[in-house]
Amino acid sequence: MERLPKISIVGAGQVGSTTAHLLLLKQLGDLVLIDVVEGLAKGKALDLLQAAAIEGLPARVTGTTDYAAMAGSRLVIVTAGLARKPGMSREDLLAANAAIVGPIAERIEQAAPDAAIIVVTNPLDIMTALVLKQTKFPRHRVMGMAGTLDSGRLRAFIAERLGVSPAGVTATVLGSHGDLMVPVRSSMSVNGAPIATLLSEQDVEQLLSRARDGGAEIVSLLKTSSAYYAPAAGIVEMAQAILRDAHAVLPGCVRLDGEYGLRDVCIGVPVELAAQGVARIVEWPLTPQELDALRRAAQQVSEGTQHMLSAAKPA
Ligand code: A3D
Repeated sequence: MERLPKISIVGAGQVGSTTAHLLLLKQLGDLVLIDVVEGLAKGKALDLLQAAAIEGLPARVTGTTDYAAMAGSRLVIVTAGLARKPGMSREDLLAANAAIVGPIAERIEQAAPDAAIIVVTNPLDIMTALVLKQTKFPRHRVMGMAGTLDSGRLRAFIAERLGVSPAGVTATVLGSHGDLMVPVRSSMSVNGAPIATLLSEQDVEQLLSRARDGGAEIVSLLKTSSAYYAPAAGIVEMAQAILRDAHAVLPGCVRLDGEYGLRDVCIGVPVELAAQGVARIVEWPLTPQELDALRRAAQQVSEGTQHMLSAAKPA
């Protein structure tokens, strides 16, 4: 059986295991699932192996609690962590997930020093900064996934509203994952027609606001968990571009070193993804309003990151 690139997924919960299933169906890699809960990753791996057999697909899937199993990974996807629970503040979630993701980053650095990493755990932009810091990897190998999800949500709502295929909708979301997402309105179009020629300002605002709250809308319906099909699709869109050396330009959270006039902050911008990870940060000609929104998002992420890093420092 042909060996595929090794992909490790840390956190075999809803998002991690759904991502594994999609990667397997697309035959993108040999998979290793790792979870801190005894038996969970192993059970999911067995289930996936059997699903592959029914699909008639060759598959190598293993599950374990042992981080050493990441050795030799081309790509590591970090989905370990808590989702926000009722009564939990953003600060509580940040502290809890930093305590989970920080040590995982150190294990990746030891076990898979040549891997590219896609971070998914929330709060996304700050967790990406944490993984970058703890692994000491070059910035082109550490990226966060949120923009592909937020852009997909927006495209879905626009397509539904206009009764067209989402394949014909161009809409990209940059910035931070959450309240400070930055939709690039100047380039939103449907089958080549600018969005402003198809929808009123008010309609566009409504769709943007629904995309911004897309995660919360799903949580309010599911009650006990959050979204995972679309997040997994967003992860796999990035993973595929890397593993197939596609040079595709997608939104991804990366550390900026002067691009867009921003420095030392991890934030969503257009990135060209290829075998090495981020081949290039693409500087789109944003409008002054879009640039301003990106800078405001970066400011908030930067403050959150500083807060986390100073809280993590020994007294
Ligand atoms: P869930 O189904 O609870 O899975 C999380 C898994 O992480 C569980 O199986 C845990 O046992 C496991 N875990 C916890 N600590 C460790 C550890 N130290 N090592 C290994 N595994 C561990 O959650 P989920 O899959 O729904 O979400 C996972 C994370 O992704 C959360 O932080 C979500 O907020 C985040 N998320 C982000 C997006 C973005 O777009 C950025 C979208 C969806 C989910």
